[in-house]
Amino acid sequence: MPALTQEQASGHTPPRKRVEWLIALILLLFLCTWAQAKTYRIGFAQSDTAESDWRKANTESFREAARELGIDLVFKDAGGKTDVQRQQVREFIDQKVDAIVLSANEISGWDDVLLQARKARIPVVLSDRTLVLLPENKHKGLFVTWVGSDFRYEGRAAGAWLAQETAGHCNIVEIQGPPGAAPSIERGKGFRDVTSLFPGMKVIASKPGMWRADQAKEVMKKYLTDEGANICAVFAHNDNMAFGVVEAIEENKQLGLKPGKDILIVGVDGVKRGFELLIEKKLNALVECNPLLGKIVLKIVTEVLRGRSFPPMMYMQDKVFTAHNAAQALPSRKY
Ligand code: GYE
Repeated sequence: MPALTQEQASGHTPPRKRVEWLIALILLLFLCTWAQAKTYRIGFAQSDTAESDWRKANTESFREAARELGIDLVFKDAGGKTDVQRQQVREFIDQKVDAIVLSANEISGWDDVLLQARKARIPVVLSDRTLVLLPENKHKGLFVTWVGSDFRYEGRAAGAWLAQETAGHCNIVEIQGPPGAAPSIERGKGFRDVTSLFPGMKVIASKPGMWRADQAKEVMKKYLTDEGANICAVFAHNDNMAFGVVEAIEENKQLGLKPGKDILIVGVDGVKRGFELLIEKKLNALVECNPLLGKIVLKIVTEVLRGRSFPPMMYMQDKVFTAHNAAQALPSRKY
């Protein structure tokens, strides 16, 4: 053990030493407050705010959280065009933002852009939409983490509710989201994970409705013409499309079928209008998918920029709502 210096033995600290320590302390305090006070500039690449009530609530949750957290949010909306979105992410890289949040319009084709972001040392956090990388890029840390809902679980929950409600006997028509979008792919798989267990449950038709009520309404009008009363249920990949289905059934006076009664309807999202239609018994079940990701994602991004690491996938908790629990839950719904 080295011998103590005279100062140490005496416990006396010479003034010069004290000044050095004071300067070091002040510097440390300054760095901490500077780090705390630093306004991060974060690029948010949104897929298409106009596509659904869910997406509108999602975009708003980011704007609100950025205001609250003092973040300079650079918001770009791809309007549902994936090549535009990739270009927007490249622009964020050129602008040297501190970090990028990506809600990918489509699941694949992101390797080059994310490799570019990594080369520029700009961390990327995925919000809501998962994506698939090429095998050689899977373990290169091209994104720090993903935060969102388990889309496959949502499909399974919809299938399970319908299997129970129909005792496993039902001719189903499906209205998907856009074919390349993660929720469409995974909800469709999850739904079939369950229906494939019941020989009496058949998906007799399946077409995309692009997340929109008007497009889903046209698809449903055609289904009603082709299949009419042979349809037992509709699985709509989001609420807005379920709203279009209700309109199409109500407007087909010739068949005179009642939505939610003669034809069961299951949706995903759990937006306010969906709850109102559950209470009116025009919709039968909604699998929640929470869009309010802004605050949790932006907080994670700021912590990443301060050097913290996170698990690769972080799931939001979602529930199933029916006419039984919708009225009670509606007053507290934020979207
Ligand atoms: O279900 C749909 C939206 O990615 C979970 O995208 C989201 C989906 C949501 O437009 O309404």
